[in-house]
Amino acid sequence: MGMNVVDKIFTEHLVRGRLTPGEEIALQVDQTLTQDATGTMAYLQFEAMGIARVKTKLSVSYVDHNMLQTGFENADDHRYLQNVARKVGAHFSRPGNGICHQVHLERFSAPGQVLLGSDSHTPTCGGAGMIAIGAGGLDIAVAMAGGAFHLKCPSVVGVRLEGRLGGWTSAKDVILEMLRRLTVKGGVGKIFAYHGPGVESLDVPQRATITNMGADLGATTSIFPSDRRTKEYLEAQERSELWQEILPDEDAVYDEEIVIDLSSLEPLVAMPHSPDAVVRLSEVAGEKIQQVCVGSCTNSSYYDLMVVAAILKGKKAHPEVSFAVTPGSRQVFEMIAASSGLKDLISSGARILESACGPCIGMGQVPATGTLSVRSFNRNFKGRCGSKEAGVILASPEVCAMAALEGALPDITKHGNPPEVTPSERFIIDDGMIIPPAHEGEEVEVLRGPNIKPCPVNQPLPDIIEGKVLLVTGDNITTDDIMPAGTKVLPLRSNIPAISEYVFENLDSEFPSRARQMKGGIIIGGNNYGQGSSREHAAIAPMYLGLKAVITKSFARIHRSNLINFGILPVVFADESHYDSVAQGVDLVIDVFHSALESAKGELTVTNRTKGESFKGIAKLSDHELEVIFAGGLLPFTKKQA
Ligand code: MIC
Ligand code: SF4
Repeated sequence: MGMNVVDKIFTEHLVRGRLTPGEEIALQVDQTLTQDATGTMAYLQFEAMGIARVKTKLSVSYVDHNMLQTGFENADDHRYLQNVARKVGAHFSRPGNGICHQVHLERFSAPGQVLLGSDSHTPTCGGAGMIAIGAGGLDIAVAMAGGAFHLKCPSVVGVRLEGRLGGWTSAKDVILEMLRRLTVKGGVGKIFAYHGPGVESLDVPQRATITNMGADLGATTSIFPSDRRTKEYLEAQERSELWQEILPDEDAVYDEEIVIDLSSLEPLVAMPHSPDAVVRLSEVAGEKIQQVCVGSCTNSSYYDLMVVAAILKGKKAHPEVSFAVTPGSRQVFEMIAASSGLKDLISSGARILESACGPCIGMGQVPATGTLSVRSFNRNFKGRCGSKEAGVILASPEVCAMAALEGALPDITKHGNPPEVTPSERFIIDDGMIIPPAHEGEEVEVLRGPNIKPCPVNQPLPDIIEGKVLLVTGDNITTDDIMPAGTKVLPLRSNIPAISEYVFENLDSEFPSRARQMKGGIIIGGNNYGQGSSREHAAIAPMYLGLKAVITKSFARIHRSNLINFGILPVVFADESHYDSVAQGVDLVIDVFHSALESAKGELTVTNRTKGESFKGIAKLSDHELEVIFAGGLLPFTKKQA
């Protein structure tokens, strides 16, 4: 039976289990990446494991999220991350060097290898033929310590690309089309493997736009073959020695198949407040907008910025539009500066921001009340931009540029043909902002500011969980809802006691005080609970407030793992109709006798003491997950193993 590219890379990295969808497997990890907002916890946890040096082929620590230094906290974190990376054998990408995914793609991606990153958009490097998976910080710490990564073997969906993009369509429209068809939960438990005749027409940065935003389908990851175009990209990055050809066999088999004809696509946009609220641009053209942001790990390659510059060349952004540009990396920034692109952007009135996540995570550029912002980004959850009173629309860089000119969602027929922009054949190579690790045995002092507090640890799972229902949520609750980001909260990522005061702030600001008053309890959720970001703070901070279990209709993959990693039991309703019978404030008892959890069905009895009735819950945990949760979480488990 022919193998697809996922089979090929998985087979080489499999250290436990069989490659049967749904079965638990463990993969050896070659590379890790962390970013500052999740990285401080990951490195604190790595230190707590008592291992002196990282055991991966390569680990890189980036600073790109927490870049506003409105207080001492972020600067303290950056200093800690720089020292600790040097000490334990990781590379450190300095603030200003760019967004982790963009820089990793440029400077470290290696076809055929496995990358694990503490950021949900780690799949970006799937554009260069890697298996690149987002996970919680603690999973990364374990991988740095040489541990394998455990996951449920995903099914592989073959996405056959036919034809080629034309007119004003771009790679962004391919992934928006996927979101339109499959929704934000359509990828749970799946890997999207792109193949077919259309693949060749896309270069690596275009492929990376698609694999990046595959995260927003809830997918485990997405991957393109490593072919001639991958070789071309690595040559342009002067790293061709890392290239190896990885193509699907002619008769490769997939668990499911999807076909996209690239030539039939047209420009699409995702309307507020979900990446899957996708409509044709032509249906909404003319809608007034007040802000445009170009950048993010999805769309800030050299080509993306040059095409925006070319559209705006010699013109000014609409007087009612605030127009911001964040180059994805210093390499891209230097490249547009070396050409006329930067000048054209500046003359158009663009506000040029540093190479970082910036507005994408509410770090500045919060839109005005009641307005719409068009962004080349990947997430538009309500409140994520820093205001619940504004809406974010996701679009390609080309559509963003035209929107900046029109002050409205553009009518592309007014703009003639797209400009001719030649993608770069050679990039400016300068790794001077990436600090290599110290030699083994070299003394490195690790400084910790007062905002850096140790990561709290949970107790082993008891036989009975008792508690009040602290909150009942609807479907598609994001980790941004659970643990918001933005300028006020992000600086507290290294301080769990302080950040826990903001749990569910946008949904229910009373949550922290109620949880404390009730001495913890249980949360009830709908479908796809915990989608979005990989931030394990969405598990640690509620744990710190006493959260013991979450009962939902279904979970998003990374958040479910993060809950287990911190000893919180994820349960799903055996019969979803019971969701309606559990109200906030009722008293629940969950029998979690280890024998029940260990049984094949993982069926538990949940008693609603207030109503005097009971229902069944399912906690189907793999053997590894059971060991972890019985130990009180992955940190105590790993320590016990060591
Ligand atoms: C995001 O896009 O939501 C983030 C911010 O990059 C997160 C990581 C974080 O919360 O620190 C992610 O995608 O995992
Ligand atoms: Fe940064 Fe936004 Fe990408 Fe997350 S999605 S890594 S916040 S640019």
